[in-house]
Formats: sequence, C-alpha cells, structure tokens
Amino acid sequence: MKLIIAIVNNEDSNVVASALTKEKFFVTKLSTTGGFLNVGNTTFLIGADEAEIPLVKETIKRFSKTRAHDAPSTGSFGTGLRPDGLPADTAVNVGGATVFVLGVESMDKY
Ligand code: 2BA
Repeated sequence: MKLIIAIVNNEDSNVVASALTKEKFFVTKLSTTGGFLNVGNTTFLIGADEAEIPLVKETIKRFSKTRAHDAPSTGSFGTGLRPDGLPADTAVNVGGATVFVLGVESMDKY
C-alpha cells in the first residue's frame, strides 16, 4: 500500500477528482495554500496498491495543466522575504501537479 500526495491547481482539482474516482480510486481532497504564491491549491490523498501507482500518476498528469502565474510582490511576503534574485513582476510556471509517493505501514477502516 502506498499513499500518494498530489498538489494540484484548484482549477484542475474537480476534473482530477472525477477522473480518479471514475478509475475507482479512493480520494481525499484537502484545501491547501502554496507557500510561495500564497494562493489556494488542492492536495489529494490517495491510498492505492503499488501496482496502481502508474495509473494514478497518469490520471493526475492527464488533467493537470501548467499555468503562468505572477510571482508575488515584495509586500506579499509580509516581511520582505522575497527570494533573492527574483525580479519584480516575474511570472512562474505552476504545475501541472507535484506528486509524492510514500510507503504506508498499514491502513485500516473501522
Ligand atoms: P507554491 O509554493 O505557491 O509555488 C508556486 C510556483 O512558484 C511553483 O510551481 C514554482 O514554479 C514557483 N516556486 C515555488 N517555490 C519557489 C522558490 N522558492 N523560488 C522560486 N520559485 C518558486 P510548482 O513547482 O508547480 O508548485 C506548485 C505548488 O506545489 C506549490 O505552490 C506548493 O504548494 C506545491 N509544491 C511544489 N513543490 C513542493 C515541494 N517540494 N514540497 C512541498 N510542496 C511543493
């Protein structure tokens, strides 16, 4: 058993959730916020067998688009913690999706 943690753009989250559910995967969606842009994204938790990981990844990848997003102004960092060397008004590419796969010691449903 593996736990897939996938961070997906909010705009793609409904279609990704639908596609995973259609493939019979169990999915939990968390409302999360990216630490860099400070905008909302969606984190999926998916428990699946190891053999199913390629299909989970392919499904997420198929529906997760890459988008340009303006990097925050210095003020958005609150205390001027904008990373060095990042010019003002820089756009960054966000996504498709960022996917982690973790081992699971056990999973029980009561
Ligand atoms: P954010 O942290 O809001 O990052 C949004 C985008 O900003 C990133 O897109 C990347 O292009 C850029 N970025 C992030 N941190 C940066 C930095 N320190 N310096 C310069 N540019 C930076 P993605 O890489 O596609 O990430 C999308 C979202 O996925 C992130 O939102 C974050 O919520 C999550 N994420 C990505 N990599 C992660 C990691 N290694 N660990 C935890 N969360 C991650």
